Amino acid sequence: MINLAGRTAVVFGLANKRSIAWAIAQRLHAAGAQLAITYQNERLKEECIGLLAELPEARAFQCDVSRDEEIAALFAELQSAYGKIHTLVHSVAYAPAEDLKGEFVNTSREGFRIAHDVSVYSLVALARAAAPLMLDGGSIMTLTYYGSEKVVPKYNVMGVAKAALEATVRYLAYDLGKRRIRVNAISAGPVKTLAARGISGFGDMLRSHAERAPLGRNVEVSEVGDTAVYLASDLSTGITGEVIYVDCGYNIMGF
Ligand code: 0WE
Repeated sequence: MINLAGRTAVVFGLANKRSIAWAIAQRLHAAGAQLAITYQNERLKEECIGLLAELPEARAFQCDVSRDEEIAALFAELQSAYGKIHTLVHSVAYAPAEDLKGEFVNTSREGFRIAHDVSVYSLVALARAAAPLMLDGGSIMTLTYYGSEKVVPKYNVMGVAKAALEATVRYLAYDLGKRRIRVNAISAGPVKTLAARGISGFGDMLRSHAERAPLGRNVEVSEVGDTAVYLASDLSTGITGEVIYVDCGYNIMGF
């Protein structure tokens, strides 16, 4: 069992109990890490505080990652609360709903901008703000999806944003390597979260994914959480700039 006692982790992207961010927070907590969880706004605050009751000692902070002033305020608070941090989890993505249906060719300029700002630039902004607090080195991780490299119908602008996110991971890994900060992405197979709800045909997609994956099933969020614990730990100190697949092997198949 990996021991993260004495480490502080900050988790972004918690919306509800089905969030991948929540599974990661639970696993990091179980491994002994001290947790700071962020929520986007007042509307999500209650949900976050409610869940936190399950994680003794964890604290909640507000931060809308599309606002520079909220990022600055959050990291000032983290500095005074913890002094330093070790792990940052970015589990944030958003594209306007109308851009996740129909044809990619119809993506609006605004939809493209929003998807990239919220889902990609936020990682750059958070990494820059976190680096000065990662005094012992650190581990930054984000969540990506296979639609970044192969076409998944209707994933559309999110696929393009995830491709940019994976390239962002490599450039950040290069810059921050000299400060012993590692940056990686976890490519999770499809999971039924709030972000996936309302996507028509998602059920069929889950079925066909399970059928084709070498392990013959879909991934559990707890398995994504366990990979996050590994990336946060000293078992992965040689890994940076990488995309790690937690998809029951789906991505290796050609037919
Ligand atoms: O990255 C994602 C989903 C991210 C997402 C989801 C939504 C739904 C609600 C981003 N923005 C929004 N905006 C909303 O208004 N996934 C990997 C899950 C996902 O989403 C899909 C998928 C898969 C898989 C959308 C179409 C096709 C496949």
